Amino acid sequence: MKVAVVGATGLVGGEMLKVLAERNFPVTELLPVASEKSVGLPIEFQGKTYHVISMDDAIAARPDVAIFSAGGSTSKEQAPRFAEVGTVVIDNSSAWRMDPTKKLVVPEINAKELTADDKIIANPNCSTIQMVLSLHKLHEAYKIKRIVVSTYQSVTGTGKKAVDQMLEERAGQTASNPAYPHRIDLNVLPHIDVFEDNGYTKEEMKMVKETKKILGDDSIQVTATAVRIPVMGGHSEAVNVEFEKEYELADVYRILRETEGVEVVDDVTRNSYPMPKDAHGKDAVLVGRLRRDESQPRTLNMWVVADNLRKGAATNAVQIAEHMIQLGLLKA
Ligand code: 2RA
Repeated sequence: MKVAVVGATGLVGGEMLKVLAERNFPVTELLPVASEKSVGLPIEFQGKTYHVISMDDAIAARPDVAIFSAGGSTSKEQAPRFAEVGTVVIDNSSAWRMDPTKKLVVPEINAKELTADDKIIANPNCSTIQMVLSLHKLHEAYKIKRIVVSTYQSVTGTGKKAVDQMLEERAGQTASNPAYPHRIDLNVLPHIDVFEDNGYTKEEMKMVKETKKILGDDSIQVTATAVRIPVMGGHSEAVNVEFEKEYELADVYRILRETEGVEVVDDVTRNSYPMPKDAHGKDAVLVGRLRRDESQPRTLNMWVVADNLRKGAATNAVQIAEHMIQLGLLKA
């Protein structure tokens, strides 16, 4: 299969290449695409050296699938051009997520909805993916009424510039090209993406809107506070979820242990709970600190951690492509 990776030189793009190789995705030809200034740069993949090509050259090569992680405006402009030449596009930006004509897919939840008409498929936001993956089976069992979520997000979610900022600050230097309006090392920013008119950030509103779309239930109420912390390796989330129906904690454990893609890490007698350092490099969404919210009925507290570059981005995108193959919707 001819596979284009658009945004191949970025953090998510690099992880895409790693995940494609690890999962033995049937790549016969790789087309790494990046901005004009990167054209010609070497990219190693499965023991071969490829060179970054331009968007136009990639479209002319008519790839079977293009996995995009190049930002919203690039996706808006370029994804339809790939789709026009018959390429299936899996897009990791926010460009198409809330478009009612596009599917927003977490494969374990809704890959079954994909059809041959889906030429541009949206990959959800990282912080949404890990939350909904940990909740969808509980929603089936108890019906979610309301979610209150606070995130603790890794700097890798912003990209290389933010990682460099944090490492320079950690080394006692002033960041040469800061990604954030404030220092991030030894600090916490209640600010991810831009502020909207309602006072929430775009990241917070993504969690509200995407959750309803992926779970196919507009009645679910979500309120979010998204926070950047000086960490690499994964995003963490404190999730407070109120159900319509009463639950038994033992059943919640059982359901989560049976949820594909979720790993329960929860033994406080051994100080065992999910942490970004343990999620790093893994595809599983780690869930722990399960406990009843004693302040109101039918409400659960949980702590959810995942590698935002993997299940939150690259792995989820590659899994979508794998499902397209299994469903016969993607053929070489
Ligand atoms: C972040 N959610 O962590 C973003 C990345 N898509 O900033």
